[in-house]
Amino acid sequence: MVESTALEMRRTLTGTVGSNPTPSASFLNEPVLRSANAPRRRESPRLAKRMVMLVSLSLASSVQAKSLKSSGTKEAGQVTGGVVRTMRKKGQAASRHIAIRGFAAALWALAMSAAIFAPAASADTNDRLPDGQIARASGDGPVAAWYGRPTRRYRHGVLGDDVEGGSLLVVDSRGTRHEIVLSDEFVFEDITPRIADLDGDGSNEVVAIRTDMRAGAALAIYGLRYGALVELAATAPIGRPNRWLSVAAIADFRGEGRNTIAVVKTPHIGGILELYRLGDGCLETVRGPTTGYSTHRIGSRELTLALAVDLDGDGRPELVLPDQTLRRIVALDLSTGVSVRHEWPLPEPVAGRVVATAPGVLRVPLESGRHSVLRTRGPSP
Ligand SMILES: [Ca+2]
Ligand SMILES: [Ca+2]
Repeated sequence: MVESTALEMRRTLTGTVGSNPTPSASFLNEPVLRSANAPRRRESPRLAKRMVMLVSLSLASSVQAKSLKSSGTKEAGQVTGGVVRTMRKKGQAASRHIAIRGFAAALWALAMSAAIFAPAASADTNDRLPDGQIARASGDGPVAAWYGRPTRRYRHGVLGDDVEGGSLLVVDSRGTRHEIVLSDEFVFEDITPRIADLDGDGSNEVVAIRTDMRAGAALAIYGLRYGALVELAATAPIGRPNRWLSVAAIADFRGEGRNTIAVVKTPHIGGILELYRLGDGCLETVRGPTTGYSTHRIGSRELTLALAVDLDGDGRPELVLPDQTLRRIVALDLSTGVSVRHEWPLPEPVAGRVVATAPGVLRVPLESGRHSVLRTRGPSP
């Protein structure tokens, strides 16, 4: 543990990233050793801070444990931090959940120290992921979110480099800063988080891609409970290392007045599309799985090529995204199933995010630097 911590300390990248969204070559190639007298980022909280954390976790975990329900139709909810932990059987992707309530849950969280995450007091925007942006939103709950504590401990490297987030930082509508720090077995394999109200209560949630280095990526939802930033729900990880998922788009795809999350798992190999809704302590699959789609090119910092847009003016957005070949764009209606409303062949692979330029008109960047203009009626490209 000491060795792994020391290794992580050596791997932890320092350096000021400021507002430059593009990491410099020197930053990527020259990890900096922290000097002996430099501040340590992973210092253990002092006793008083631990007591505050204890009380907060106790309150939050008590409420969440009561709200947790198990259902065979629901994706494996993973509320960590002592409330519910996903326990993976050795050699299997299957998981089971243990609910630990109230005060005992908080004790468990503290005993595990940095098991999955732990609130931390010191972090600022200068510690953010070098190519990450700060997501911003209006309303209550989280209004700004970004990834911090960049780390190279996970060498998958499909998002432009192998520098991933070690923590999630959030500022809420009252101006309070929160941070969730992952343990050494996890990273945020993501660049910029997303903020949206997923359950329609007027308070925002944060949508993140959190990867278990032994079991691959998962969709994870964070929100405020009793003033503390906690994980509200997560899918089970894909099941093996070096397997990523993409958040294609977040929109009210079902026309029910509440946002859902379109996800493409393993977008480079198979592309499994699923639509999730935030339920009571879990993420529910409401559409899919259906295969053959893609939202990402390996090595690209463009996290999603997809777009949610109402192409036919019926008030419900369609999901527009490439198929696995990247040479075809489809518009899917997800309101009652997964049905193709439009499809367009491309003369060459798509190279960037689809953009709506007018009602029923899409612009698609291509590999050669040209673009295709797609229309729901009239001439195609
Ligand atoms: Ca909400
Ligand atoms: Ca529509």
